[in-house]
Amino acid sequence: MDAAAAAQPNIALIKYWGKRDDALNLPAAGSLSITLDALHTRTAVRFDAALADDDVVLNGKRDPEQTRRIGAFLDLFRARAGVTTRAHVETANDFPTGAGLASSASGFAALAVAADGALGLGLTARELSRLARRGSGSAARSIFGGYVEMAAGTRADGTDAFASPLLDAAEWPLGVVIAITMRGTKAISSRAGMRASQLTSRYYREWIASVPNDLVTARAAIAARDFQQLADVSEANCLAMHAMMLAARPALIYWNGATLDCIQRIRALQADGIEVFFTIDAGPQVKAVCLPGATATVAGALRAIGGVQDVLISGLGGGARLVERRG
Ligand code: 2P0
Repeated sequence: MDAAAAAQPNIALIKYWGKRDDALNLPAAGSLSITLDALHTRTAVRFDAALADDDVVLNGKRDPEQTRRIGAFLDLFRARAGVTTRAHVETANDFPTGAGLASSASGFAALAVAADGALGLGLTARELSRLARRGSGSAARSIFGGYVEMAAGTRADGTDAFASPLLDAAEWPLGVVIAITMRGTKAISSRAGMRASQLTSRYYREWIASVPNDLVTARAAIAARDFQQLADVSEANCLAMHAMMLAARPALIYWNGATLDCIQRIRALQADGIEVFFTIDAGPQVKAVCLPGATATVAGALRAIGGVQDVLISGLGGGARLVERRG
C-alpha cells in the first residue's frame, strides 16, 4: 500500500489548447510532445486505513485546492481497486511549479504510476495514460518517454483519448534549453485560459481545425529525423496557438518582453545556421529545441539576454516509472 514514482515534464511541439469535454477532460484536438530528462517530479503514495481524509504535501506545503484536486484524482484509482481508503501523498518538483514548465504533466503522471503501484492494480501504460489525462491533459503524454502523440479520440466516454509513444529519446536525441523569464506561478491557469479561448476567441475553431494537419507534418518530420521540418511546423503551431489566445476577450497575453527577445535571438541563431527552434506554452518561458551539439551555444545566447533570469538545459528522457514499492 506504499509506492513512489518519478516522472518528467514534457514540452508540446504541437499544442493541446481546448477541450471537447470538461468532465472527462477530453482534448478537442491531438497533440505531440517530447519528454524531458533533466526536470523531475517524485511522488510517494501511502494508503492508510487510519486516515480520515487524504493528506497531500506538495513541495513541503499543504494546500486545500491541491488536496481536493489530487483527492478527486485518487478516487478514480480507489474506484478501480474497490476501496475507500484515504492516502498520504508527498510530491515534490526539482523545478519551478506552475510557471509554464508543465509541472501538472509530470505531477499527475507520477501520481498515476504511484497510485497504481500502491494499490497493486497492474494497469497498462495506456490505461495509466487515460487516467493521467483526467488529472491534466498533458499528463497523459508524460507516461511515455521520447516523442509522444496524444490522440483526441472521438468517443464520448474518452476510452480512445490516450497517448502513445512514437520514438524513443535515444532514437533521435535533441537538446532543450529553457529560458526562465519570470519566476512564480502564472496569472491564468491552463484550464481557465482554454475555456476563455473557446468562448471568446474568434480564431478558436480555426485553431482546432488546423491541428490535425500539423500533427501529420510533425509525425513525418520525426519519422524522417528532419529537424528543419519539425522546426517549421512546431514554431508555426506555437505561434498559431498564441495568435488565437491574443484574439480572446480579454486577450490572453502570456508573453513578456524577454519572451520576444528570446524569439528574436533564436531567429538570429537560425540565420547563422544553428539548428534550433522555439516553442512557448501558457507562460512567458521560452523553450529552445536544438541538436545536442548546439545546446551550449543556444544556452549562452539566451543567458546573455537581459530579463532571462535562469537557463535550464535538458535532453530527452523516459516515461513515468515506479521507483519504490512496499507492502
Ligand atoms: C500543452 N499546455 O500541450 C499545452 C500547450 C500549454 C500550452 O498547459 O486543463 O495543464 O489540466 O488538461 O494539461 C496543457 O494544459 O491542461 C498546457 P488541463 P494542461 O502542453
